[in-house]
Formats: sequence, C-alpha cells, structure tokens
Amino acid sequence: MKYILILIMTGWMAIQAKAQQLGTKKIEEAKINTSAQCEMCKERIEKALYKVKGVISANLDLHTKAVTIIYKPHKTNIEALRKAINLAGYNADNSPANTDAYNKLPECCQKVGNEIHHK
Ligand SMILES: [Cu+2]
Repeated sequence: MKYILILIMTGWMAIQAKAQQLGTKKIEEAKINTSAQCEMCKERIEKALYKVKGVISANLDLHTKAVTIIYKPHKTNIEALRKAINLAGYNADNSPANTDAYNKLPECCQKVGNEIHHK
C-alpha cells in the first residue's frame, strides 16, 4: 500500500515537473511600433517593459521605432505590453500614450512625427 502511494506521488511529481518545463519553455515574440524619439526614450520604454512580469527581453530599434519583445504568453500578453509602453508616455501601435506620462517626458522626447498621442 505504501509502495503504491510512493509510485503515485513520484508519478504526480514527474507530471508537475514536465508541465512546468513546458510552461516556462513557451515564449513568444512581439513587435510593437512606438513613438520613441531618442536614446532616452529607448531606455525608458525598455525599462518599462522589463518591469512587466513575463518579459524576457525588450529591444527597441531607434531606426524603425519598433520594440521587439520576447515574453512568456502565459504570464503576459500584447495588450499588457502596449499598456506598459503607453504608461511610460509613448504610443504603442494604435494605442495612444497616457497623457500624464507623456506630459512628464522631457520636451525633446515629446516631439512626435506621426501625431496620434494623447486623446
Ligand atoms: Cu527621448
């Protein structure tokens, strides 16, 4: 009886370990267009994204103004990532920047080519 219990326990633990392994292995990549202007903006946006749970890496290309994010889809999603960028004061795809955060940005960072910020 004791032996069977141990067998069940080890079996269960193996399944849990496997599930965890699968869970952590699954990652996704997202590319979000932003209103970043300069090196400071890049840093600000990347920092904001790293604060989001599940984000593994964030890299903004200042030439394209797009940020490439590697994340765990079971911990976060693209909406949350866009929101984090908005809360840092920047547009994310068609999602406009948070007005308060935008107003707090240094003036140079507020210069936006394609104006879709703050509604
Ligand atoms: Cu800037």
